[in-house]
Parts: sequence; structure tokens; C-alpha cells
Amino acid sequence: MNEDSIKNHLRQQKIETPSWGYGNSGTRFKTFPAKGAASTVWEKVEDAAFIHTLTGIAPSVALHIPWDRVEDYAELKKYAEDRGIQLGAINPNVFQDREYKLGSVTNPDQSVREKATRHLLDCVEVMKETGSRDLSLWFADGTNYLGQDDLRKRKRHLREALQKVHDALPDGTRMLVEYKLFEPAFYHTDLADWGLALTHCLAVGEKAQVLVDLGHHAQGTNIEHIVSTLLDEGRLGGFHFNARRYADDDLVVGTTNPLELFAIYFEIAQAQQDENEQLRKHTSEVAFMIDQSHNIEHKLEAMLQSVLNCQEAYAKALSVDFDLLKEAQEKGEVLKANRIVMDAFYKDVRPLLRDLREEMGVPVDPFQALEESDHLKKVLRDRQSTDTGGGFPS
Ligand code: PSV
Ligand code: MN
Ligand code: MN
Repeated sequence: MNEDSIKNHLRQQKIETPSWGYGNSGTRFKTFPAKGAASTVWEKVEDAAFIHTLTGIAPSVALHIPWDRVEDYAELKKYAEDRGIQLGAINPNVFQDREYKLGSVTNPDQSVREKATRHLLDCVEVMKETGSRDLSLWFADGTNYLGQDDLRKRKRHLREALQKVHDALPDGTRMLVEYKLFEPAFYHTDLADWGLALTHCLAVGEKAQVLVDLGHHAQGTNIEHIVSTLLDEGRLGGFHFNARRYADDDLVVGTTNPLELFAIYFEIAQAQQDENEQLRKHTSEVAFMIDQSHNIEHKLEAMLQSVLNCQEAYAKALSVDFDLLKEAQEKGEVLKANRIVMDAFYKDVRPLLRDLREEMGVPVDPFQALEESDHLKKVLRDRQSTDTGGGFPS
């Protein structure tokens, strides 16, 4: 692909940032309040809009309900649009209320299952007001001990809830079904992997798609293989990008695992160029979202770096010489094929990205722009959160 086509693809790249990445968060041991962190959804939207002005490729923000509950979602939508961004995926939270101790939609108690399902359906109503395309579903449901509950019963309960939500979705919208191997449950998780998620999606209907969170797999899992399979099946709904070394660490994407992020974008870039039109269309609908919470990093700096790491990984992936690669693969030239891909991984795309930023009218050095911005001065001055928590500006 020549430089102009690479840039054209990069101009269309979109990364959705999460509201919860702008607020204070912590580990199970401590929350360190960060200076200038957002505390209301309005402030989170302001921060997300600011990250978009710095990058030009982060035009929407995901919401978590009830964390981001407001009286009037139309007002919030307008507030976001006035600042140049859209409200993105709606993430119903069915993991915090005390009733959910033994599960939400899989709880043995019918009244709890009904409460959880009602919340999911309420979030479908929220989507209508926010204009969101995607309902992003994650369940903390699972058990801790062999025999604790009937696994098949739980599976049927989960299916029933997913079906109800699916059938309530307006045309043109989707539900993204996120899986996670373990945590908070440690014996079994009702949606533990992509096979389970895909099975439920296929059963409930066309609007159900699988969501791949990079932190939700067993160590050593080949995530890009899952991505390529789901793409080919037309069921890759989107990503929750983050990085991890051990479990679901939610670190800045591309920091511990740049090759993995590149390999994922390599699958995307390949599918975008496939001769199958349906595959190309499906790939264009994939939602690229960040799911991170930053405990010791500066919130804005961490989000900025996350978005830019995705841009860099995609730029490298687009730089693969796909014709040469095809030839090497067809001839069975094992290591030559690998070298062709790795050449792109090692390519320094930073000069190209600087040109691109200039052309897009966004800061050529986004970190410097952040450091010198009025927005940063304003949040450090006006917001209540006091402790520095380490990180970028103090
Ligand atoms: C769970 O680990 C998860 O990845 C889900 O996407 C949640 O919505 C998100 O993190 C925030 O808790
Ligand atoms: Mn996630
Ligand atoms: Mn997670």
C-alpha cells in the first residue's frame, strides 16, 4: 500500500474512549485520587472531547450505566456534540448491586434475574436517547466452587436474557457480548470465552456480535486468531483495548504487548482489503474501544497515549507489503513471509504520522499540546480531586 492510501486509511480510523477511564479508579487495595480527574459524566465527556481534539481519531465516548446516569440523555448528547464528539456504546452495569452476589441474569433467584434484565432493557431505551449504535454487555456472573450452582440452568437463563435484549434492539443497533475467562468468579464464568459468546450470539440473532477484550484470555492465547475467525464469520462486534502482563490489568494498550496489538491490526488491515465485499463491510463496522482504568497514571496522558498507540499499530499494519506476503505464503516461504510482516512492525511510522497530523489539523506533538493546553490548566485548577497520584503534570 502506498503512503497516500496508508494515510487515507488512518484518517478514517476511529477509537472510542471510555468515560470510566477519565475518573478516579483503583485496585482492590487503594484508589489514589488523581489531580484534575473528572468526577461527573459531564467532565468525562469534556475530557473525551479534548482527547479527540488532540488526535482527530477519538470521536466518541462510551458510557457505563448507572455510573454515568443522568436525568436527560438528550441533554448529554447535545453537550457531547457541542464539543465535537458523539456518545458511543452503552455499557449496562449489572455487577455492583448487592443482589448480584450470585450472578445477575444467571442468578438462581428469579427476581434478581428479572431486575438485571430490566436494567439491560432500560439501557436499550437509553441508547435510543443517546443515539448509540452498540449495547456492550459484560456479566460478572460465575461461580467459585464445583457444585455451587447448576451450570446448564445458568446457561439457559443467560440465553433467555440475551434473547430478550436482542429482540428489544432497534434496527441498525447491535449488542456486543463480551467474554472473560475469570474474575470475579474463579471456578467458572458463564461467558468465559469466545466460543461461548459466539454460541449465544448465533442462537439469539443477527444483531448479536462478540466483543474481544484483550485482557480477558488465558496467557498465551492467540487473540489475533480469534479476531480473524470472528471477522470471517461476520461476528466480530468490537474490541476493548488494553494491555496486560498477568490478568485483566487494564494497562495502556500496546505497552506490554506491541506485537499483539500490531498482529490484531494486521488482521483488520488484511480483511479491509479482501475481495469479499461482505467481509469488507463487516470489518468497517467493528467498534474499536479502549477499556482501561488508570490508577497511577495521569488520566489524560494515559488516554492520549492509548489512542496514539492504536494509531501507530494500525499505521505499521497498513505498511505490510501484502502482495509480496501473498507470494511468499503461496510458495511456502515460511521465514520470508514472517520477515515481510516483521519489516512492517519495525518500520518507523512516526514521520508519516507527523505529516498526517499536520494534514489533519491536529497537533503534531500531542503530548506537548496536552502539557501546554488550557484544558489541562483548567482541570488542574477547577476540579476537586487533589492528590497527584504520580504521572504526567503535577
Ligand atoms: C470487565 O473486566 C470489563 O472489561 C467490562 O468491559 C466492564 O464493563 C469494564 O471492564 C469496566 O469494569
Ligand atoms: Mn472490557
Ligand atoms: Mn476487563
